[in-house]
Amino acid sequence: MKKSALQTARAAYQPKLPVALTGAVVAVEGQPTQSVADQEDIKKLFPNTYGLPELRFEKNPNPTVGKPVNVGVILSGGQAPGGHNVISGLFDGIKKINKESKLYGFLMGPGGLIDHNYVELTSDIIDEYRNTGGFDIIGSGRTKLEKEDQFDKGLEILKKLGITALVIIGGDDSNTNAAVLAEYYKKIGAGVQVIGCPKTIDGDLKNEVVEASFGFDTATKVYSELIGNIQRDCFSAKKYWHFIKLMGRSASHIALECALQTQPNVCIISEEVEAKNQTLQDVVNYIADIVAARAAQGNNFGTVLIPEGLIEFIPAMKVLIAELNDLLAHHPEFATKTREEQRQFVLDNLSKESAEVYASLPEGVARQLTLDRDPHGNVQVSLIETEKLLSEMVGNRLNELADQGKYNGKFSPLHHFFGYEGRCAAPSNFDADYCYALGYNAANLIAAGVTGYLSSLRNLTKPSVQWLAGGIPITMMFNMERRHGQMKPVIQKALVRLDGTPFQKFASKRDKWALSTEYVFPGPIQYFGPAEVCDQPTMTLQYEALDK
Ligand code: FBP
Repeated sequence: MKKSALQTARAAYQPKLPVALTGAVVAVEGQPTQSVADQEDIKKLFPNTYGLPELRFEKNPNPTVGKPVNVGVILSGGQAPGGHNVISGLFDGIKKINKESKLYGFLMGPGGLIDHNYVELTSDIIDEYRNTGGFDIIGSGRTKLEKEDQFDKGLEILKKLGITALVIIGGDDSNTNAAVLAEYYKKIGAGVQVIGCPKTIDGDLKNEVVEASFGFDTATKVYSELIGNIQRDCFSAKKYWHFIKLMGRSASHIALECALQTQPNVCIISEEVEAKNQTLQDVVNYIADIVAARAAQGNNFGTVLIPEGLIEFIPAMKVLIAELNDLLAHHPEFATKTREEQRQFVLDNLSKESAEVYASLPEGVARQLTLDRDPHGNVQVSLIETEKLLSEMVGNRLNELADQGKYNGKFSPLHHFFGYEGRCAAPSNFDADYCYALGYNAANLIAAGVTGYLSSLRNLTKPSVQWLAGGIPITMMFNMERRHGQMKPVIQKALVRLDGTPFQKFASKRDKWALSTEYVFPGPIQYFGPAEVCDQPTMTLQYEALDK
């Protein structure tokens, strides 16, 4: 494949490993761990992998040559910048332990393990992908690896290839399943270790022991560049309101980080909407009031950031969606009805409150809510055009304000959705270093003989050479949650904390940003140049470090 000039230059970038990982390491055990909640239940479900100690790697003054190891790797879920560096770090790490070690990549996600589709990753292949974005080296997929017959099927190919360790690169669900797999293989004496790596642009796999998931840094920098560009355009032309939806299927970390970087006029945070029990109309009124106040100053332009998951955080919408899921699951004949019949059917069968909410929605959006269920029968919220829904409702509200003599402006909205633009970007220096170190560190966890651990690097606001490397027992992050009607052990998803410094900083500034235009233009990610331009971690990470 033809390479761009940046790709060629970037291929030579040497990720900066933490000092502890630059030579042979020794694993130092911490205290035994406990899950964050529901300890008794989780201990019972994970008798072989519960309560293990945290590990920290330190330089080994008496290095020995390790045994060769065959390792499998899987990319799971949505793409995130840096995945290729996790794999190249893992490759270099196992070769460092013993140069006869081999790495196999399972193709197109966990499905590759179950269906026995794989490729051996040689140095020629790895070298093509160092410091590049994307997951295309082996592809990714969303097949859930959660049933014992899948585990057994996977074990057949692992045995055939002599693989004794599997690295799963994924988000909260994939790492939850990695822990279940680790427990199962341990229980049956399969002789296969399972190690996880924290991935997701959404930034919602983090907690007391995991500071950040990889990909969030690069993705938010790409979106912030685009938002900054739009802000400069709208500040120049002074005639459009830009409604910008940002990925993040659940938590609003991406929207919040982009707001901190770019200082838009409005940014909605789903977690706050839920905490304040706001209705969709409350959110609309909030935006419309800012549009009207700016218009009164002669400013008929602005930017509004909207997190992708907003709809599901609005309590009344949540109830409506749950009722719709239920209704459609029990009425397969719904699909055969005409549009008018479908609308009437929904209105006739919802509770009174939900029917009112449904009726108040613009027709197109109401219809979207009854389409495109995922395999679990849920609405795919990312397909709902929340940015259009809000701008349409804001337009209606402004008409009302105009009738009351409270608004005399011009409202011309434009719409954007930023998600895929950032998921495969060339990793920032932070993500390039972080991912390479996560993979390299996973090799050390394999050499340490452990299973059910997440590769961990901490101290991430410091230069990468100062990061602390180790391993976290995945069960330590577990609690019990109801999923599809059943209580299950899962890694707690990290939502935006309203008492955390990132949100507090934003909340203390947003009224000012709403009225006096104070846009910041971050510009594109820089890969070469001074550290203050190239190596800055996200503002979320920097502010969260203050909370520790
Ligand atoms: P992961 O949780 O798997 O990392 O994926 C995150 C994400 O990028 C969300 O922000 C988005 O809602 C979703 O993936 C879209 O996924 P897909 O492209 O598979 O529809």
